[in-house]
Amino acid sequence: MNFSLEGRTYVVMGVANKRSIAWGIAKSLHAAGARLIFTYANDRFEQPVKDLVSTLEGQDALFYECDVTDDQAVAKTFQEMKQDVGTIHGLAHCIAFANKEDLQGDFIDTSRDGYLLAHNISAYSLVAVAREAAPLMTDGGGIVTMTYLGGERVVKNYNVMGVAKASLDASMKYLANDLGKKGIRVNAISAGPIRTLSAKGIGDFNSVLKKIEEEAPLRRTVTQEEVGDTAYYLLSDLSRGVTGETIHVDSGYNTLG
Ligand code: NDP
Ligand code: KAL
Repeated sequence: MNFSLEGRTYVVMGVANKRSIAWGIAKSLHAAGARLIFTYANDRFEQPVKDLVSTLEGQDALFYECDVTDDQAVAKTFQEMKQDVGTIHGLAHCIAFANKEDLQGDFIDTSRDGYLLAHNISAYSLVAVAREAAPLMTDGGGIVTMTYLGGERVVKNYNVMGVAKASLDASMKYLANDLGKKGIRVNAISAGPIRTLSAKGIGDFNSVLKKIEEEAPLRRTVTQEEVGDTAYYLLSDLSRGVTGETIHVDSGYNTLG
């Protein structure tokens, strides 16, 4: 079996900058020979993403603006994609957001609006995107999303985002069941903490990293490249029997009691 992604097209959603997990995934897919399509939340990010992608040698990428809170924008993005490329073979969903005030203190103080916003952007978006992307995946393929341990257990400060990740994790499994009959697999990667723009300014992030270095089985944190290579596995035929699964790329931290 050939595990090259030559001749295949993958959509990467959620590159903000070179530290983004989505960028780690883009680099791994590019190295395997894939053609890439990038989406960003608004045109403020268009040029930075294009500048970054220009560093990928020989990559003939396409770019679309797509705010995942807007159903019409999501539908339009995939309609345009259908016209531009026809078939896609997979998608990486690397999108999450919660209001900063909801990522500290007690979860019980989360407002209704803050709760709904976090779930809208971080969990429902996977459903909306999968529904629009599936018709373009005429050869079958893979969808991968990014989750975190805070959806399985209580993690200090993660709060409403943990509840949104639990919803994302369950959505991933229901989508895997819906789309399996079309030969589309849906999986998640639960990454250990990586210093990205989202993590910036979050209280205690340094102490979270330190705890991983001291306690995780591998005694180190993980890199965006390690997450990228696992996404390559999940989006390629290497993982052809795997769906509805979450792979922890976290130095083994989740196994600790
Ligand atoms: P980044 O800040 O690099 O990426 C977050 C992305 O979310 C940004 O590209 C942002 O787009 C996008 N986004 C936010 N709101 C919207 C929206 N309305 N429409 C479209 N896109 C939107 O952070 P990470 O790479 O860390 O995060 C990627 C994923 O990985 C997230 O799901 C996160 O929860 C998950 N994760 C991260 C971990 C970490 O330690 N960093 C650990 C485990 C999981 P834009 O820049 O265009 O606004
Ligand atoms: C326990 C951990 C410590 C951090 C706590 C909460 C982290 C939540 C992640 C969430 C995605 C962060 C935000 O939504 C930040 C947002 O309020 C402000 N930032 C922005 O608007 C920037 C500019 C844009 C690009 O960010 C987004 N998201 O659009 C969790 C750690 C250990 C692991 C992490 C960081 C997990 C994760 O899910 O990211």
